[in-house]
Amino acid sequence: MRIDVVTIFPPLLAGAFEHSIIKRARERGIVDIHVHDLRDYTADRHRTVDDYPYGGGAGMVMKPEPWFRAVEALRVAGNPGCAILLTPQGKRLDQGLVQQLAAEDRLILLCGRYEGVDERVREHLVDKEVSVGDYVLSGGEPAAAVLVDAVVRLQPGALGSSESIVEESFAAGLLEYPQYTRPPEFRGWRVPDVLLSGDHGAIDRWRRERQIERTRVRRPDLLADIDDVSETTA
Ligand code: 9D3
Repeated sequence: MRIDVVTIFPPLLAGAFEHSIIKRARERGIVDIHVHDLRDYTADRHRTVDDYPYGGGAGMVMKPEPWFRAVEALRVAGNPGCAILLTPQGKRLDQGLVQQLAAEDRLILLCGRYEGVDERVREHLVDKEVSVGDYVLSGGEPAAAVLVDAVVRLQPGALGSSESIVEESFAAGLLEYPQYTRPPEFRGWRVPDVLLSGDHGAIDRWRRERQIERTRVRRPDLLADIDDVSETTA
């Protein structure tokens, strides 16, 4: 998969893709990531990317021309790619959308800034608009970093065998069970006896129960989508 990110702050993203799983996936050739400066696609001497809003109002709006020049330059023949605008108005990112995007051959991510982006970019350039949640960021860059991380780890071969197991419970819509490591007692707080028992059937049941209980208390919205939980709890 190839991912291009267009931003007016490339340094905000550069480091985000140089560590851990994303770094390894790039080294293995599983994903090819490029960060581009939107100002490189301006045509004026001042490399202008924003302007005053028609109709007045506070703040600046990102001009359409640099976005069209950038995306059209990146969309090389035969492989248009899915252009995604990161915006608070977009569809909220969840694991289902991540899976959909992970199946694309090519993503072009547009990071907005200022008070917004000229509407013609949404209407005539981008294929999708994505938000990462209901809180206010200063721009699309942290959102792009989140999207890239979630998508890259789903690429075949990106994870080691021990890492991939962790994906299952979230994909199944449950939160994780509590985890412990040594020592068996720390400041008087003991690891639950069942985990030290060696009874793997009992351990599996205990973990499943904790997952369901924790999901019910913290994220009841997740349970609504699951069928097989009622069987386990019945
Ligand atoms: C406070 C300004 N808001 C009212 C006029 C609009 C607004 C514009 C631009 C709010 C935030 C931003 C910058 N955020 C993003 O570009 C963004 C974002 C986010 O803020 N939250 C969650 N996901 C995303 S994706 C891009």
